[in-house]
Amino acid sequence: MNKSVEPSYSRADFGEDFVWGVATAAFQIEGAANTDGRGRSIWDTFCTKEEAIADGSNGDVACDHYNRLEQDLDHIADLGVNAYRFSVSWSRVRPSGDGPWNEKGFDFYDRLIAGLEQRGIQAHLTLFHWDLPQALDDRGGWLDEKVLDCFVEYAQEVTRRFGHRLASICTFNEPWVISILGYEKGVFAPGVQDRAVAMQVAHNILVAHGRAVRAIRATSPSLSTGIVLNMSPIYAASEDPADTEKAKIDDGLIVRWYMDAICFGRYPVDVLSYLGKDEPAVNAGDMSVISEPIDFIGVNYYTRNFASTGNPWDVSSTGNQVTDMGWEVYPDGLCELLCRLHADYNVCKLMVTENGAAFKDEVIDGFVNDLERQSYIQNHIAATLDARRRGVPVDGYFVWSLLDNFEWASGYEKRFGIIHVDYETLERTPKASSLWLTKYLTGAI
Ligand code: GCO
Repeated sequence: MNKSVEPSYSRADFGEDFVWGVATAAFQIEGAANTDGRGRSIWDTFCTKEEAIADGSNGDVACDHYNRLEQDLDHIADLGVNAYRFSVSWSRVRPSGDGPWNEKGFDFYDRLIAGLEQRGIQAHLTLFHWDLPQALDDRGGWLDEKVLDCFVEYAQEVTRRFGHRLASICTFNEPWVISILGYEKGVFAPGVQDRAVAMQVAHNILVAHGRAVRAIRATSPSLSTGIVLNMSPIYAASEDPADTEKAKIDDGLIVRWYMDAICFGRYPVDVLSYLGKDEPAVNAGDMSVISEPIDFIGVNYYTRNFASTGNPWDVSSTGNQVTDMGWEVYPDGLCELLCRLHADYNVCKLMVTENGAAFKDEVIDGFVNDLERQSYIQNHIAATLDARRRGVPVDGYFVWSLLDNFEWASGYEKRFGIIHVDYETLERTPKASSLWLTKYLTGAI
């Protein structure tokens, strides 16, 4: 599996307009937590909680991307990609979430976008990659209607300033992760453990999404606007009917909850009845706001999942390779997922907005020969091509991630980058996977 065989496709097989990119998120790379007036976010707070982060770390310095912007832009350009997906830190541009705008914060994103323009790279901006301003959480966070108003204002202001310079804008990254990991399981910020709250947050975020889409449209009508969802095919762990039923509900909670709401303006009936008293309150008109037409859905795919009502699913049982996150390497799942989204929802445009893998990298003589990550990426690009050949309108593929970075509750222990970061010196060194990507994208192979 980890041998490096050159794939049997080339960049040309995807056509000229295909979007090839790398992705990052603000909190995971920027650092400069107390620089130029940035406000605190729920992730700054969460990192101070005992045992919340595996290595006890935080995002104060991260990759210091804020201070190394030009160098990182050069690295992006060297990859040969034509697109970069990044997120804006809400509390950097509006420290308390609803007070005055912070011009120094906006200056940073202005320089970032200008640097991409100079290098001929499209800018794909995500408004919310989990770092809610702490001041808004103090007021009730996503449960407070006024926080939704603040999000819409934020979406509008970012669009007003940058909309004409972006290739796309996305409202939320992974509402399932925000709500379920943050408010039901409590393993991500803000660390709440309450399913009813989580489902209300999931609903309110979708309402905020729909309202933001309308605000973006009003401000920059031709800007390609979408949302990014994390999705996986879910299989039953056994033939036991209880497992089959669980697989259906898990699929409902991860895929159909969001896709049905966004594409059809309704929640899946089986999931609502499964939730029972934890079903969210839905106001009249909410579902039509949520299903406001959008231009694309971004798909973040890492692995498939198995549903089991008995012992927890043993990931090694398939015999497939497993990443450092404990996730099975299963490229066919990406093609399966894309085909299913096309068949069930007929989305006009899909993009793979994140795909990549953490492995235990070894630095030998200053170099990381990460052939496992390289073949992971190669095989998932092949799966994307497979889906395209089956008629699925998937028009982009972004590697997660440009740099090793702050992997949320795993701290700096898990490395997803195609560029190695030495956290002592903050030196960046391209890994074998990134050198392969460059050769591939420049047509050298
Ligand atoms: C995601 C996250 C990333 C993670 C990646 C690996 O959108 O899921 O955006 O921030 O780092 O998924 O876990």
